[in-house]
Amino acid sequence: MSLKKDIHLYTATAVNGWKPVIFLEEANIEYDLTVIDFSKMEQKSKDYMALNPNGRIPTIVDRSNNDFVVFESGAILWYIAEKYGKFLPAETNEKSRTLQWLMFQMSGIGPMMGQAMYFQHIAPKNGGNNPFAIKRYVDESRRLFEVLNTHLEGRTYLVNNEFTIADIATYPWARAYSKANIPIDGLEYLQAWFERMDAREATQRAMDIPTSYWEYLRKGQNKPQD
Ligand SMILES: N[C@@H](CCC(=O)N[C@@H](CS)C(=O)NCC(=O)O)C(=O)O
Repeated sequence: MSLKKDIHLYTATAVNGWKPVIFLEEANIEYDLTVIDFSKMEQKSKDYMALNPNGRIPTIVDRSNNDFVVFESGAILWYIAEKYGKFLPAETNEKSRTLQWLMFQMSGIGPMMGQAMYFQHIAPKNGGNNPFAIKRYVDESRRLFEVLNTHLEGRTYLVNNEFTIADIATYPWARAYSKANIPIDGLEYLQAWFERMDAREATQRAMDIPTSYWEYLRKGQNKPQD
């Protein structure tokens, strides 16, 4: 296979992995894709860890910038947003608002929902049943969802009415509420935002790369809700 696009994306079927794919599909940018196989622990291989010292996905290499490497999904979104001049407002305050909600996802929604999923789906398979941890992470995720819901009242997207990297980062996580068993009852503005994101053609194209997000949500789910 000849790899020649500017952006070479390394990703996998995992929540953070969909973020750069959504950006690239929404921005209509061609990219080379390498799928990292978790079952073979490729994310911990020496070659991959030379790119991503954290041994996780996603990572990008920008061939048009001397093979500059970016890891951490939030930093990747920020980098490609600036590179292509898309989905990150130029005006200082709007840009700051976008980065605030990006950080809110990276430091709150992602880690809390990640642990909620871990303690419900992975820990029990390894002998760890911890209702206290489950409650803590589910409750905290719900609290963060309430923050999103309140903020989304009267707004189409997280930063006013503009689709930005904050929406891109938040969607694959929050939309996985059923996999983490986070209740969304009463969160009408969040639900309406889900519907708007679900209706974006390019975003939905991205949700099938490298494999189906919707299939991923169904796997390992304790209480299917949708
Ligand atoms: N903060 C990192 C987290 C990356 C991350 O945790 N990726 C997961 C998939 S969602 C992963 O690669 N897991 C494989 C592993 O832990 O070995 C980011 O946002 O890029």
